[in-house]
Amino acid sequence: MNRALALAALFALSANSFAQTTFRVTVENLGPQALSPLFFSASDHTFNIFSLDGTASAGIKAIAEGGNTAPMMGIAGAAGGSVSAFGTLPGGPIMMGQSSSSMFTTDETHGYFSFAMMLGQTNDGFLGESVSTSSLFLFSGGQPRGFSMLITGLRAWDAGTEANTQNAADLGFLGGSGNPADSNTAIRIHDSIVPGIGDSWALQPDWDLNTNLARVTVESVPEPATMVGLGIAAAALLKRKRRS
Ligand SMILES: [Ca+2]
Repeated sequence: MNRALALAALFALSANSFAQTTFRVTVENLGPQALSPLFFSASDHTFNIFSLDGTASAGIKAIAEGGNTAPMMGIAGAAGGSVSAFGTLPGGPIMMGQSSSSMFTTDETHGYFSFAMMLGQTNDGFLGESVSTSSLFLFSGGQPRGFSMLITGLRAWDAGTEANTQNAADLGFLGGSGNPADSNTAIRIHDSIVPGIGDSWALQPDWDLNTNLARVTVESVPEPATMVGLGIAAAALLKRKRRS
C-alpha cells in the first residue's frame, strides 16, 4: 500500500468511528437557586418524557417535586430499544454558579436528547426538554453536532402535580414534605414566585421570563480510536513533509 492509500485508509477509519459517537453533557447553573441532579436520555422519537399541556408521569413528578430521578431512570430502563443511553449527572444538587457533566454514547437512530431537573426551591418547578418540546437532535447530515441551550424563565415549567403553596411544610429545601394537589394538572410555564402567597414566598428565589436559569450543552467527544488514527495520520504527514 502506498502512502497516499494508507493515509486515505486512516482518514476513512477516523470518519467511520463517528458512528460510535461519545458525547459529553454539561449543565451549568446560571440562576438564583439550586438545581437537582439532571436526568438525561438519548432515544428515538418515541421516548417522550413529557408534553406541554399534558400531565406529568411518575418520573417527572418525582423530579419536579423532590429532585428524585429514580422513577424516571426506571421508566427509561423499561423503554427497551427506544432508549440507547440514560443517566443522572453525578455530584448531587448543582448549586448556583456550579456545573456538572457526564459522558454517554449514542448513534443517529437514537439522536434525540431529553433532560429534566428540579428548580430546587419551588413546589414542583422543573427545567427540561423532550422529543415533543424542543426535539433536540444530536446529529446533522450524518455527523455529530450536539447543541448548547440557554434556558430562561420562559422555559421553566410547573409540573402540575403540586399546588404552589409556597409554604415551608411543602418545600423540600425548607425541610417540608407536603404534597397538596395542583388544581391545574397541566405541565405549563411556571408562574415564578407569587409575593404574599404562603409563609415562605420571601425565602424562595424569584425569577421572571427573562432570567437566565441554566445552560445545557451536549458536545461530541472524539473517540480514543479516532484520536489514535488522527495522531498516526498527522505523524505520517509530518514524516512526508520532512522528506519532500
Ligand atoms: Ca404546581
